[in-house]
Amino acid sequence: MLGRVSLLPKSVARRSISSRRHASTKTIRDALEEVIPAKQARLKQLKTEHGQTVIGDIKVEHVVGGMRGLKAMLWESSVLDPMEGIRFHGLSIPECQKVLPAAPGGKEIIAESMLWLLMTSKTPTEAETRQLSRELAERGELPEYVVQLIDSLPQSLHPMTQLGMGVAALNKESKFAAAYERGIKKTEYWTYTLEDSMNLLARLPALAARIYRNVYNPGKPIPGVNKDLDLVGNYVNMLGYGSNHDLTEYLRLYIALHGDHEGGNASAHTAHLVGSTLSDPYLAYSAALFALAGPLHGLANQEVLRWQLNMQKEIGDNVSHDDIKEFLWRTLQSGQVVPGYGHGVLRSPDPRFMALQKFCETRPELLKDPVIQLVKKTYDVAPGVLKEHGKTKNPYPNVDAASGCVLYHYGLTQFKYYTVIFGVSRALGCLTQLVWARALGLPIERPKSLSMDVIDTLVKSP
Ligand code: CMX
Repeated sequence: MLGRVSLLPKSVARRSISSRRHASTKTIRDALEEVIPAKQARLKQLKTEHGQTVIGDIKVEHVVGGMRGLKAMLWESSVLDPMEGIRFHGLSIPECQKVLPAAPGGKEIIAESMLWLLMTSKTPTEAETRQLSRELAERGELPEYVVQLIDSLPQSLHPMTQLGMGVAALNKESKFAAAYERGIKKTEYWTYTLEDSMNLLARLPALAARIYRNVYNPGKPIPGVNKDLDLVGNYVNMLGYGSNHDLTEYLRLYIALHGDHEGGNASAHTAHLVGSTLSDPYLAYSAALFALAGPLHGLANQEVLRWQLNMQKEIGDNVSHDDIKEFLWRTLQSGQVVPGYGHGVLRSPDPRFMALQKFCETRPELLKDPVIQLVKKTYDVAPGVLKEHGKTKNPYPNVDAASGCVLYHYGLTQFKYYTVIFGVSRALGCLTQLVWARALGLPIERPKSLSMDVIDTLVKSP
């Protein structure tokens, strides 16, 4: 069985989160305070003892090839192995699914338990997870000026543009920016960054749901934040699908799994770079969202569904493996990429893709869905075609190959919106990094760029 069964007996799980709060339960801030000094000491030691130790070469192909594989960034919360996929503080996805608490009445891991793990490197208890859900829900309402801003935007403006604008506008509320202006010590930066990060995370569901309502269901009432629900439970409720338990569980899993993918990917790196200037978390994360909005990165999940639906429209429901091969070749020969395949680091099928496939395998109604069947059949043949094509270093699916089709099945069919869901998720990792960058006192990023003349000179006399 996929996922983790709630440790609570059903009768207890049904009780509200608030009724199970304990004054003694540790908050995420308490947990961070406990682990920060040891990490600070470790970094200090690393700099002192190994500051000049060489751990890699820089080749011209790094400079002109998007820095692929260049080891040049500290990112603690997760590490991506090309063959094995992502590990969050050393835990693989199946291990996370065994140890991280689910929502009351649910089985899948949730954003809160993943956030706790990313931030603190520890597995939260059930009580700590519930308290974090409560804390986020209490912070979850949008300020009125942001509601007005979002409501004033044209319906035709891409949902990702709206999300980025809404997140940037929230910076009026920034505790970090206000404290910095007042004058604070460097050692205090992380506490205000954490405060902003929690507020931003908490408000993302209401912001993202309002964008969905305005673009696709104008005028429909949106429920308020329910203090007894987890972050994604609230999000799905505000999107208008709260009664769909399976969709809620799917989005819990998807948002938790997609929350962090080490630091070099475009959105994570953007958040870190912008944050390194001491921009507040709202500005840093809004910049990350605009990186996420590119079709080679986060927009791929919208592109996958568009591409699969075009395939279905062209070939019909009764699709054979040979039909798919032919369609794949036509895509490649027209000079387009096959969305959902390939990766900058991974060299094997993405374990996040596999986890989402497993979710489908436990639900017969999903297995019968023609679009989900098409995704599975495409996976059967696409790696072979891409290998034969011979360009991509990784012919296997990434997470985006599977994510959209399940949403489509459950009635969330507006695929231009899918990257917004990714945007709600990726905040987990990006904001964790911002807090740690401040706790560890990481400096402003400033790599050295080179002109071709300089490269010519260097290659002649390295
Ligand atoms: N279909 C066709 N060609 C592909 C390909 C694909 N899925 N993936 C890579 N290639 C091509 C590249 O365009 C490149 O071609 P050129 O030499 O003509 O420029 C060549 O193969 C080598 O690329 P690579 O080193 O294997 O891949 P990169 O690290 O440069 O790019 C990625 C990685 C993800 C942008 C690329 O695989 C791609 O465009 N995939 C499709 C879009 C996608 O699914 N993106 C989502 C990624 C996950 C995420 O970030 O969320």
